[in-house]
Amino acid sequence: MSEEILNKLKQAVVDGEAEQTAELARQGLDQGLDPLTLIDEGLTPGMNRIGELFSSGEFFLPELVIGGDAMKAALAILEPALVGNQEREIVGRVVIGTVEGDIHEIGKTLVGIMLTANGFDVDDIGADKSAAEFVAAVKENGATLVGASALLTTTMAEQQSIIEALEEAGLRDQVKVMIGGAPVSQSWADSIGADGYAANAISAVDLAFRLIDAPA
Ligand code: HCB
Repeated sequence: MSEEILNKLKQAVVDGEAEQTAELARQGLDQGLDPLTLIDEGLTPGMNRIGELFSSGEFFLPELVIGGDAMKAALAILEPALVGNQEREIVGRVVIGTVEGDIHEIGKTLVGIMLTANGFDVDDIGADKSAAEFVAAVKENGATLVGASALLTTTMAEQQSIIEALEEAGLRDQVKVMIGGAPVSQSWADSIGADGYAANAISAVDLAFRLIDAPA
């Protein structure tokens, strides 16, 4: 039963059927499925499949757009179930965003939702944000952790720009930087002096707790 709904979710994302994707997410919750399972084993494989079809020339930009919209529609249904009632103490303040020149927003949004669900105060500054905008947001809310997302090989270098901008602003000692996104890796994180790399939202939460030295 759960496998059936997960396969249908994946297919609905690939087909770019936003309403159907949202409805299937709702059905999954009604059936008692964990929202994380619906994301990891339904929605995300759908997005990855779209990426493959784009690479092989079978899909074009419009399919990327409507697939992204379908995933966002389902996330809107799943978010309340992930976040629940937030009555715990704030464990840390995070600024998260996608780097300049890059409009992919779904991954960082999901990481932000998961951090919120785990007690972090999250300032999601959005996509296509410059290093200066990251620094301004850190100053504004006193964040001690930055999450920088990059989905394009052409925008990965902006993650390094954020680290350099934090250094220039004299904030690097107080702020940890974790990076993520499809083309990013641990070795890239090491090479630019980031404090950590996370491959998905769950490992981002683990990493965030380790970086700010708080008990999970
Ligand atoms: Co886009 N796109 N795209 N795209 N896109 C990718 C990323 C390609 C890999 C597709 C491909 O070729 N196979 C490719 C990049 C190739 C490369 O550079 N190596 C690509 C391209 C080329 C482009 C355009 C250049 C296409 C064009 O215009 N010709 C263009 C770029 C525009 C721009 O940014 N300037 C473009 C545009 C788009 C959209 C806007 C149509 C759409 C995004 C819609 C939106 O966000 N609202 C889109 C989409 C949907 C994709 C794919 C299909 C899915 C991305 C996604 O949302 N994945 C993607 C293929 C793929 O990634 N497999 C394709 C789902 C999320 C949940 O995963 O990896 O983003 P995630 O995030 C994870 C993980 O990385 C980690 O946790 C998240 C949650 O688990 N993580 C972090 C992410 N950020 C983190 C930060 C942290 O601190 C910690 C962890």
